[in-house]
Amino acid sequence: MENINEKFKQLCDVFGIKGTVKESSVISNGNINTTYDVQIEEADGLKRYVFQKLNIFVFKNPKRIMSNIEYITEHIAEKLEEAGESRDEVMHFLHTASGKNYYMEDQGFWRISEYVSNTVAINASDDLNKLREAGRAFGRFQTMLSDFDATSLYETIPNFHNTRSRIAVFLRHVNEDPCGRVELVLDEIERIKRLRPLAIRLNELLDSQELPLRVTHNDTKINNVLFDRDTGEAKTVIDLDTVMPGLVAHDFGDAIRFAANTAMEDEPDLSKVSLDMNKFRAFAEGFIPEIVSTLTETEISTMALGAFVMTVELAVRFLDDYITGDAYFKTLYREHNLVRARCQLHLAEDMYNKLDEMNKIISDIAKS
Ligand code: GN1
Ligand code: MG
Repeated sequence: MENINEKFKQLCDVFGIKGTVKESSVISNGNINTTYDVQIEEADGLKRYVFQKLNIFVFKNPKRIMSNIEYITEHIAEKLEEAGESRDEVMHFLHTASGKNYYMEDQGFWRISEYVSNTVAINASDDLNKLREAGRAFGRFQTMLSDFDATSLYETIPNFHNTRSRIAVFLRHVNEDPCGRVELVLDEIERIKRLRPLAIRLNELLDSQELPLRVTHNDTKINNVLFDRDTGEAKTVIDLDTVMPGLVAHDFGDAIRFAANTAMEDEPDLSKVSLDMNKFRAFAEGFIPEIVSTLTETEISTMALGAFVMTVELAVRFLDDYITGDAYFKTLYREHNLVRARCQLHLAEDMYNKLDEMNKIISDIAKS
């Protein structure tokens, strides 16, 4: 086990930070990377940074990710500058003396970003304004990248939101049953098979070119938005590792899956889990007006479906991780991935019953 303070010191040297580490703590709301909030006493006062160690089991080509991030953040920063707006809206990563925005060594792959001052990340909120703000931020993020050349982006995780392929891989693992856990989840497997025809609908619309690919964020959990502590406004979209070509329905849908659930994504008591229509509406009211002018009719008509699809997809991903030995997502206890999968499956079934209601809300907002 490496000494973390020694590591921080070394990273400060590499990234040209001159000062001493005063305080550090782990930021624990990500399921993949390991993130630290680090405060450093510098000549001109205390400064705060985010130090992050990338999970290179999940991200096989971290250098390419950091080059994606360099392009994306530069693109947005230029736009903000032209419009005379605050640069805080986009993340800023530090560079080493040799101009790299990462540091790679045997034990890991590190990057440092400036802590966006006076902001806070939240995992859930009952405040509908927060939902609206999050929607606005993710919608605006996508609009900012609407003229970005998607072909210059590396696909950081191939087939990331390819629901059909996710289900196929899962069913292959069900056949292989590498950990002997399949007999424990037979009911869940049947329910996933039942949902499959509608869950692969976005794949079909992509195949027939009825839906366009855009540059999307692909991980639109509400904790990937930083809110201003004083005004409550959404300030910065973070977690840019999976920015790559995708569907609007993925970004809208994943956000709903997480933020409009009446419970957390790993709630074990399923009686607490359902889609909160007020939260759904609030997020949509923030998101849709930001991008509606660029969307096709088909894109608008598949956004609610996106929420259902993303929720099935996450049920499949969590259950897949469970039956293959919990190698991908961080887990806090033995059955954590199973609990997550059951929660997502329950939510997906609730969404299935609410599709008409969701679609009505979206088309009303899009028209207004
Ligand atoms: C992971 O690390 P975090 O929480 O930002 C995952 C997302 C999942 C999410 C589920 C690269 O995101 O796709 O939706 O967990 N990120 C990756 O909580 O797989
Ligand atoms: Mg995250």
